[in-house]
Amino acid sequence: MATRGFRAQGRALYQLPILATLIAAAAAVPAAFAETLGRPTDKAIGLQPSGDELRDTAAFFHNVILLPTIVAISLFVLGLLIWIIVRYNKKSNPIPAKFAHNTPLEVVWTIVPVLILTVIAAFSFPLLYKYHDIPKADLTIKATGNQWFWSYEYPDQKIAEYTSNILPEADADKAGVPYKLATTAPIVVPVGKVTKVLVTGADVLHAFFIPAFGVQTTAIPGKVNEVWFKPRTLGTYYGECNELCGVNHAFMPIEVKVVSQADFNAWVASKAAKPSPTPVAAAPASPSATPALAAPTQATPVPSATAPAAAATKA
Ligand SMILES: [Cu+2]
Repeated sequence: MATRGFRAQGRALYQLPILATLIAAAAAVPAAFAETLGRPTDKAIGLQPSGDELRDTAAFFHNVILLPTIVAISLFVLGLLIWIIVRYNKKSNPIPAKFAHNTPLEVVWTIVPVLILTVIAAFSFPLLYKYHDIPKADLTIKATGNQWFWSYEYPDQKIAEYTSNILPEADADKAGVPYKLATTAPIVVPVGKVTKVLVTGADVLHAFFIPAFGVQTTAIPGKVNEVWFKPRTLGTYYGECNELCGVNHAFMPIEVKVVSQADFNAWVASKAAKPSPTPVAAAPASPSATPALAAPTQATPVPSATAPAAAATKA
């Protein structure tokens, strides 16, 4: 009887290499795609390529600490389950043991999880501090989530709040940029500089999320949250609102252009050169163009967003 049990167990064990092959194949899949920095890649799995140090640390924590831990624990528990099912079912083990405790085993299964959690904590707390302990910022931007677009302001550069809408599909196709990620007016930041973003909401909850920089925070009316990033490569980085905020939630992308310091200065000068056309005029949708920070502007959700709404209906 026991032999039959062991044979079945052997069969179950025989399937483990198949499982291992599947896992290895899944891990290798991302390598098969030429992934582009700053944007999602079709059919790819895993995290987007990293664009800054904060994201490197977060990715290390995910890829090197969490994922192997999760996989090891899952495989271990799966192995236990298979072993118990095969070895100790009614046929293989007709007379079950009657004992109820095993002190050494109980000590082990208490201490091992504590050790695992300690290792995770040793890596997770520094990461948490890294996110919240913001270095001295070279540039501060205020980002406001609106239904359903973002508006940005550069207080130190005296750039008044301007509106960033989704780029309509036809325009995106013409420009060869990804629809639903490209915008009419990106955030522009200099490469290699610490950029701090003050994130708030004008109407409902939104979230400011840029995967390549590893940042995400909720945009809350009446409250300011902070994130920071320090991009190391020139390019365009896309993000999205990822807090369900209403019908056009999927149509309020975030676009960050990382440029050289000279190009950034030129951009600031060009923005300053034309004082108010975009900011005030283009913001009828957000009567809260004035500081949304002080007053939670509940009364603002005037059916808004001419451009996003139009773009959304087209979609
Ligand atoms: Cu949203």
